[in-house]
Amino acid sequence: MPFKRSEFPEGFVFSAATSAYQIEGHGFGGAGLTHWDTFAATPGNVVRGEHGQRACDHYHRYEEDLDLARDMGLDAYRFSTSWARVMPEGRGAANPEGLDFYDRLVDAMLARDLKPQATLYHWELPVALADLGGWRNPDMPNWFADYTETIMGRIGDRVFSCAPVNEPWCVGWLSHFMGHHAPGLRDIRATAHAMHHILVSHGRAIEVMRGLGMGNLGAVCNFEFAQPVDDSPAAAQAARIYDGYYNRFFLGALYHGSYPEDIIDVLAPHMPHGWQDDFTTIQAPLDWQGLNYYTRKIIAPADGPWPALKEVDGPLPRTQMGWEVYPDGLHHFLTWVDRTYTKGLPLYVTENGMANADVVGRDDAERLDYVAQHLAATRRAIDEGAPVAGYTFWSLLDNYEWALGYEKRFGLVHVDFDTLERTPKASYHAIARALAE
Ligand code: IFM
Repeated sequence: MPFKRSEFPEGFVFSAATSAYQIEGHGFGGAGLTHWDTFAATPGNVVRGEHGQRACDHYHRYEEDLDLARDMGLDAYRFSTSWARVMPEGRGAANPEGLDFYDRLVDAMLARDLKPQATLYHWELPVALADLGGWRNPDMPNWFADYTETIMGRIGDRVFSCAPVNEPWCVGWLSHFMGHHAPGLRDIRATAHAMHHILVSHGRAIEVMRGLGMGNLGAVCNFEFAQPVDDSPAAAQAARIYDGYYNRFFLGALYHGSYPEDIIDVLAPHMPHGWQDDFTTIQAPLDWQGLNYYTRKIIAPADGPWPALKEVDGPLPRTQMGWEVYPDGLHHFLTWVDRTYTKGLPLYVTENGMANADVVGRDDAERLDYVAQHLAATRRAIDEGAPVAGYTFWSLLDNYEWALGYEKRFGLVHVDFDTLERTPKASYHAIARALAE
């Protein structure tokens, strides 16, 4: 058994996550084109040019998928709504089929005693908005607020919790500075604009949802532990910068009303006009903070312009993603976030899991070990006083791993992408037994 439910506090929420574009199938139900469709259609961006037009066909198979979540003994299910499905043009008319789908989906969760944990944006930006500059456009917070009102006006009365944006670092930095995700930009000014507009959009969405009478609203950020490659001051400085734009930037804005000095000193000339006046919006009060955690990175100084650093290989066992398994990082973030930023606010591990080259029938021992180690790290943090209220497995199903296509398998349930057959893995069964104990 990888863990025991009874080792966690009363009411601790065990959940599994997916996201709209990664599983639903955007070719169905009147969803608009997204910037992931155009990114994938451009050679060199996505392995084998794979896209999410069919994905796991969850749009048609959601009942079966939610049965799997219920039968595993989960308390909740973390899902996202697709902006492009709800508003195919990003603005203006809503797609009635899209609204009906999320209505059915939430009711289907409730019918199975699964708490619906919603996210408003998990990366599938409608192309009509991408054409207008996407997250670089200062009107994004207004458009995001309208989208929030439209979808939460329909399902907000029944969701257990909601966070506006999944992993602002990925939406901002990974997509606009590193160019690994749509829209595939590598530009410091685009990055600064996007990171700020994401945060303002987050705040506007929280305001809209409060206005609708919703509660249990939070933010979901991702974290990576930055380990200096050696004891040199230069390595320490490089790791500090990595930690700054990855881990401290978004929390600084949300909880301290400022960006970390070491990062904003560099980004300031590239920030949108009047950015200093937006922190009241960004700091709309939250009810919980979500942490997505997978790995650490070993950071070394490098030549070249800021941030003048590079990732180097570390010695620990790795997942199919090439990511080192480092559970101490999760313990670090749960205690550090509580101490430094959120100070008693409930924390949720909103994503954690590993990719493995699974085939049906394999024993899946690596995934179970990964889960056991990270749940033990979570428990240690709780024992030391971190107010951790839940843990979410990424992911319920094998799915579309963005630029890496369908090859990286994070699911507790195997999906055959030819037949779409679902087969629970050994980890699914072991976790189900642990949750039932
Ligand atoms: O698949 C992604 C997910 O969309 C966001 N968090 C990390 C996961 C694994 O890379």
